[in-house]
Amino acid sequence: MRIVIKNGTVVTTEGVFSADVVIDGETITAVGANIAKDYEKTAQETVNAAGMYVLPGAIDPHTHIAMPFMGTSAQDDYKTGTIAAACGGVTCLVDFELQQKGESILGGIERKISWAEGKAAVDYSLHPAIMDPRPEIIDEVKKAIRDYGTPSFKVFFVYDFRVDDAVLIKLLAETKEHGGLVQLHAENPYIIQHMNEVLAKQGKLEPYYHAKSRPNIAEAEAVHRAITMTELTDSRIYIVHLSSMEGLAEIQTARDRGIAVYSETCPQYLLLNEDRYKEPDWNGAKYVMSPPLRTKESSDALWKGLRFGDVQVVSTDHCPFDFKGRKDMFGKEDYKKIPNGAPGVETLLMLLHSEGVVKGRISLRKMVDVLSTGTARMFGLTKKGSVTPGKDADLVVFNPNQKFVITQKKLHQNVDYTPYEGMEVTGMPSKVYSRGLKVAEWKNDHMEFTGETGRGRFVKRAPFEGF
Ligand code: DUC
Ligand code: ZN
Ligand code: ZN
Repeated sequence: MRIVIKNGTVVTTEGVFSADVVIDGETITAVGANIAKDYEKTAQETVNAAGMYVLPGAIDPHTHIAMPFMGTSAQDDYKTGTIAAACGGVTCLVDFELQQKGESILGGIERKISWAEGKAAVDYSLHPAIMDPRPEIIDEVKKAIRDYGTPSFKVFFVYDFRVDDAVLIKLLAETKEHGGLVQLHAENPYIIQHMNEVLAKQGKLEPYYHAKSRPNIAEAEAVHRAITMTELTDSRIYIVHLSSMEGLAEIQTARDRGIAVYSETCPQYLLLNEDRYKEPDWNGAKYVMSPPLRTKESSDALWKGLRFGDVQVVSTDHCPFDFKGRKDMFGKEDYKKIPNGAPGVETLLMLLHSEGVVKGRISLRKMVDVLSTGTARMFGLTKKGSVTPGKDADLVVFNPNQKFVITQKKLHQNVDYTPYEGMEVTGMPSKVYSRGLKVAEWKNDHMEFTGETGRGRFVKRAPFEGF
C-alpha cells in the first residue's frame, strides 16, 4: 500500500521544511519538495497535510506496563497502554522488564514479550531491570545485548530490590565492554529512610511529606556517586527521570569534565510542582511518584538542561494506579504505602509541544530530538526516530493549532485520572501512523484509535555507540 502525505511541514533535528512524504508498505520511501505529483497516481491514499507538521512518532523509553509494584500493579497492559500511546502520537515504547527474584534476565525478557503478544498496537522494546544481581546475571549482559537486542539495563538505588555500588561498578564495566548502557534510578535510600523516621515521629504522613522525605539532595548525592563509578570504569551512564536542579548540576559538572553521563526528564518534572501534594481531599496522592515533584526552580533548570543538551531525552515514567481503589489501597494514613507512579504516555507529545514549543521554552527541532530522534539514537532504535527514507513509517501528522482540554474522560490510559486534568493544550495529532498503518486519528474533539492490537512488534535494538 502506498500513502502520500503532501503539503506538510516536515520537522527533523536539522530543519523544518515543506515536503511531501511517501510511504510504501511499512517504510518511508521518499521525502522531498513537490514530489507528490510523481507518486499520487500510484497511491492508495493521499493525505493533504497543509498547515500540519509531519513529525517522527514519539518514542517513550520509560514505561511500566503491567508492572507488579508496592502490593499492586501498574494498570495499563500492553493493549490499553499501547492504544493510549498511539492516541498520543507515541509509536514506540521501551518498557521495563523487572527481573523477579531467582529469574534470569533473559527469561524475564521472554516472559514480558509473551505478555505483549497479541496485544501491542505499536512497536516496543524492553530494558531489563536487574533486581537480583547474582554473578551469573552480570554474565547474561552480553547475551542480552547481542542476542536479544536489549542493550540498556536499569538498576535502582532505592526500593527493596536496590543494588549497591559494587553491583553498579560491575555492570558499568560489563556494559562498556559489550555495547550496553546502564540506566539508574538515582536517589539515596539512607537519606530517605532517615527522613521517613523524622517525619513519622512528627506524625507527618500526608502525601505532601512524600516530597519532603525525598529531598533534592537525595537525588544529587546518588547522581554524584553514580558519576564517580562511571568515571572509575570509564564507562557511561543514563540517569532516568531526573527531577532536581541539584541533580542536573552534578550532571553538568561531570559532562564539563568529559564524563559520559546522559539523562532524561519527564513532563511531570517540567510542568508540575510540589504544591500539588497539598491539593485538598487527599488529591495529592495522585502525584506520589519517585522521585517526587519539586519546586519551579528545578523545573526551570530542567527546561534549560533540555535546551542546552545536558538532558537528552524526555520520557514519561508511565506507571498508572487508580486514585480510587489503588492509590488508597494501603496508603490513606501513610504516604510511604501509596503506590508510586502516575500516568503520562498519552499526554507526552501534546504537553511538550504546547508547554515547550508554543511557550518558547524549546524549539520544534529540539522537541523532535528529545522525543524521537535523540531517543532512537540513545537506545539503538535504528529504524525509528526520523522522517527519512528507509526508516519505519512511524509518523505523526500534527495540527499545531488544534486546542484540546486534557481530561481523562477523553484519554485512553486505563486509569481514573490524569495529573493534567483541565489543562488546555495547543497542538494535537491529526493522524498517527505505525509502520504505515493509521493507528489513531483526531475526530471531532478527541483522538480515536484506528489501529490493530497485536500488530505491534518487539524491536531488537543496536548496541550503544556513543551519543
Ligand atoms: N517511580 C515511580 O514513581 N513509579 C515506578 C517506579 C519508580 O521508580
Ligand atoms: Zn525509577
Ligand atoms: Zn520508572
